[in-house]
Amino acid sequence: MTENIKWWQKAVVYQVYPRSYQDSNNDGIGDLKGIEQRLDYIKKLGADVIWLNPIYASPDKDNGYDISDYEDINAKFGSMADFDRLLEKAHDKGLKILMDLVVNHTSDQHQWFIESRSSKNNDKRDFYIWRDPVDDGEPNNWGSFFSGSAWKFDEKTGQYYLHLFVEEQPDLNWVNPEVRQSVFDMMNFWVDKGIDGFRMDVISLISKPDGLPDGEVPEGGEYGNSDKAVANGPHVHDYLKEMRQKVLNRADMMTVGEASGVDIDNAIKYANTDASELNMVFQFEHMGLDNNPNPALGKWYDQKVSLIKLKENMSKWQNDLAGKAWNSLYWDNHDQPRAVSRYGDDRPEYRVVSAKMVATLLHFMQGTPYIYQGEEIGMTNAYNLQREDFDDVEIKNAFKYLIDKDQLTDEATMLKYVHAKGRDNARTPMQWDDSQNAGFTTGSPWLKLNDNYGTINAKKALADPNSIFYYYQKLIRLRHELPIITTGEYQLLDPDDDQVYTYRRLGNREQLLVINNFTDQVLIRDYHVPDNAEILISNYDDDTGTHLRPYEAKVYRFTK
Ligand code: ISL
Ligand code: CA
Repeated sequence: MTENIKWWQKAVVYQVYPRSYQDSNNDGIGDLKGIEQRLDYIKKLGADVIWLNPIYASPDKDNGYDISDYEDINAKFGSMADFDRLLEKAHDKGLKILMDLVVNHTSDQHQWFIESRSSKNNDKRDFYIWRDPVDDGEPNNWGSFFSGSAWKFDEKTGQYYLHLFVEEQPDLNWVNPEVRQSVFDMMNFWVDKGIDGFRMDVISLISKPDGLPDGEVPEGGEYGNSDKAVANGPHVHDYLKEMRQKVLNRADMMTVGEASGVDIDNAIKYANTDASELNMVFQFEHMGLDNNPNPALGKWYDQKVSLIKLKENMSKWQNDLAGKAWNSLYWDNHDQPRAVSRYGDDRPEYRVVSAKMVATLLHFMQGTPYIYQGEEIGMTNAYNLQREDFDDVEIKNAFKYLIDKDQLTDEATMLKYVHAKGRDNARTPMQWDDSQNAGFTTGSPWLKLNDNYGTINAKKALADPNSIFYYYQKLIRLRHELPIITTGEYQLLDPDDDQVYTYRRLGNREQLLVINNFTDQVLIRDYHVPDNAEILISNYDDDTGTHLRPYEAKVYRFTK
């Protein structure tokens, strides 16, 4: 395999959430010029690729995931000229740009939908999924992933349209070949600009199950569509093969499909090594391990994941995709809470050491790692935000439906859950320094900052050689330098140890032993490390052998 490594298999991706990265004109919203100002910071970290969350024209009902014009830039972020310059500047520095592609749905303000809803006979009617009422109600029992029904009744034409997300995000009808061709044409517009790839939003949802059947309603729930029921529909692989032919094969691009509801078998189809569909997918299984035991509450919960389950799941993905498909590696993104708060320990005495441990655990695995902005300085969940501060439609709807309407839990409990899991934890502005609004803006920020920016910020991290930032820099460098991190065989040790996550990577002549103490306890573990072993990286400055300190992480390298 070593001979055949593709550039994206050795690359590390850094995700930028434009609205929260850097505001260049002080209107309180991050923008493209702001990102341009920070390219050197990303370059210094050592990442190869920048994934930009959607920057297209959008009414922002779901922060840019509701696109009204795919070939225009959201004026809040700047202009197409700003984008072109950002792309050029990034390329000059050797950084690639991965664009978000949101084509399961558009905005209800997209021209296609405006036409589609105008009459039953409109040319674009069939661009979306319209159905007659059934028994005077919704066509089936599906719910929106953001609460409430997935169907919206349209008075004018007397039919319902499907929206798996908010009602301003109508789902496109991929069965229609004209829809597919329009999407491919739009993608080619971006390929022609020279972008380096696509991150494909909820791509596992574009093909709906034939006949749109009712799904099973979980106990205590109201709607019947877990992502397993609607994802990976009958034609999704055909559509992606067509996309590969008509768009993706035109350049040496990187593609990652966001694939909620995907299992190993399907992931192998999406990210197969015969290069007929995508390079890799974001799978969600490890993200669901700390869900609420009550399925009606879904992800809303505040208990930490069980290490045994996490090991079992991550090891399954490592082992079962090996040689057949390619993994993406991530702890967090704009939809997930902060990695150090969720998997590490964000109490001041443990934040730095545990953020490094969490990073070590992921960055020695096989796959392409993704770092979400702020993760590299150990930004934490935003416990200072209260119900009135949240911006995220998922959080707002959760309060509205789960508490106000269904009374599944009380407001104080829900707030705890949101502080543990809400998407705004990741979306508070990037913390650059300890000046007003953390150097993000001098205006009024679109979302409240995390109030810990005085102590957690990039300026401080850059001034401290022992910072999380430099640790990530080293992890990235090691991946670039040591092929074993890309190609070595993965082997989990001690699956039943619920405190330490240890695994090996085996190469032809050498091996790595990756040890991660997941607790704040001092533990003794003997892995029979040979005398010739050298420490490759560690989050403590000496090695105490079998004696593991709180959240200690270390990687030994030795010849077999
Ligand atoms: O965020 C989630 C749960 O809290 C996920 O279920 C998420 O909705 C799912 O991963 C899809 O996410 C993507 O599409 C959404 C958008 O809101 C997310 O930001 C995006 O990453 C709809 O476009
Ligand atoms: Ca701005």
